[in-house]
Amino acid sequence: MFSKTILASSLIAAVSAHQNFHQFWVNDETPGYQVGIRMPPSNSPVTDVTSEDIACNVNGQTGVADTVAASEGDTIKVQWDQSGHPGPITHMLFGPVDSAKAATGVGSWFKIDELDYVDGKWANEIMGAANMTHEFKLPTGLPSGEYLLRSEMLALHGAQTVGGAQFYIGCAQLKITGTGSDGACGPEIKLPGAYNAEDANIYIPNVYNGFDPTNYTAPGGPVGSCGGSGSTAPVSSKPSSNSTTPATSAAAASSAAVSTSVSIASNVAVSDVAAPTSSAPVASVTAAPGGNTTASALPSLVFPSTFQTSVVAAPSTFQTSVIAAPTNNTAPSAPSSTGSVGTIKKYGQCGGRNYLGATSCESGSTCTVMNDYYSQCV
Ligand SMILES: *[C@@H]1O[C@H](CO)[C@@H](O)[C@H](O)[C@H]1NC(C)=O
Ligand SMILES: *[C@@H]1O[C@H](CO)[C@@H](O)[C@H](O)[C@H]1NC(C)=O
Ligand SMILES: *[C@@H]1O[C@H](CO)[C@@H](O)[C@H](O)[C@H]1NC(C)=O
Ligand SMILES: *[C@@H]1O[C@H](CO)[C@@H](O)[C@H](O)[C@H]1NC(C)=O
Ligand SMILES: *[C@@H]1O[C@H](CO)[C@@H](O)[C@H](O)[C@H]1NC(C)=O
Ligand SMILES: [Cu+2]
Repeated sequence: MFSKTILASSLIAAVSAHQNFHQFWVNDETPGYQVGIRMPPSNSPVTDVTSEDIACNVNGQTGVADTVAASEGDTIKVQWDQSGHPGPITHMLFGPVDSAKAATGVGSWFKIDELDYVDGKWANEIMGAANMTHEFKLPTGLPSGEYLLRSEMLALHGAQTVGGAQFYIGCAQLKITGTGSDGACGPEIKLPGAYNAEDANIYIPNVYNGFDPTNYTAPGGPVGSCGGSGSTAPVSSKPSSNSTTPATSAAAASSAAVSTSVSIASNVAVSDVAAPTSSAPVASVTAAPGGNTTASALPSLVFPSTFQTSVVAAPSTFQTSVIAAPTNNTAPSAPSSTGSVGTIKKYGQCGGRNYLGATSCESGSTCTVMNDYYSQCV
């Protein structure tokens, strides 16, 4: 029973754990941990798809110092923090623009990569088996120029309520050498704009009750291309390089004597980069041992069968609270108040089933129910 309790606890932790895109490689070379990536101030998700944060996350309109060199056709590997949240990963490009550092990312994007649900596993599980990495190739036919690369992991564990889907997003700055001409790539979509809270791949009322993820496709439309073999030329104009200069780029500009484009080879050693600041990885739900005797009795197709098993095997106190959550989304639980004191920072967890922590939010934020087992200070 002891180990089962641990399992139940760890899956709850996994449910409330968040993640960031923290590193990438171009043909197996990396500029370093968090280098070239616009890191958000926390590892919390964006849930308002109409917010400009849906483009490059909170503070994502502000450039970082390094823009990393790549060429069309190169293999990009991204690495994210550990994630037990079921859902797809997608990649998009914004550009070409004169300066990736100055680009806001608010505007036109085109999708270059997508991994959804394959052989019974969501992208986050597939990545979990690959040290939380995922690889894809930059399309050929890209016009030379600078770009933002947007990596998005969409978490669907709260998708049974409108606004419950969680978008984890990070944008990297690339300087790409390519052979295409402007306007070659598409189709383009707008962010914000292309996602709607009630889209069928964002709001999934039956996500815990009969939803079949087999043919699920992530938001943002199909993976595009850059001209080439017979594909129709995209009709939309190239992304605006307007970049109504981000608030902080005035400050950035004052130090802009330094070149903003760096090649990986000339970059700092990884060991010079600041240590990770995000929270330690939480055990993935896929770590639970097998045995799925009663898994079919549970409705969820979202979570791996190992997840279901550990829930079923859990002590009855956990069964009640954990199993009840997915099957009943009509009455989101109020933040639990079990006497813990303290104030939660904005974007922190402040409630949800089995949550035992403090429930008051720092001033300027309010504890808001995201779903039955997750309330957040927003
Ligand atoms: C997993 O990724 C981390 C961070 O990049 C790295 O330090 C570690 O060596 C990787 N582990 C394996 C087995 O590749
Ligand atoms: C998924 O797509 C395949 C191929 O189009 C189709 O045969 C199957 O019925 C679809 N499954 C669901 C659940 O829609
Ligand atoms: C770009 O800037 C022009 C001129 O300031 C403006 O009219 C246009 O609306 C802007 N476009 C976008 C997408 O912001
Ligand atoms: C799990 O369920 C599948 C499908 O019902 C079955 O084929 C498999 O043998 C089960 N595994 C265990 C360990 O019971
Ligand atoms: C959901 O929970 C609420 C409150 O506990 C209850 O009134 C309602 O009947 C439940 N609905 C279902 C479908 O179980
Ligand atoms: Cu999370």
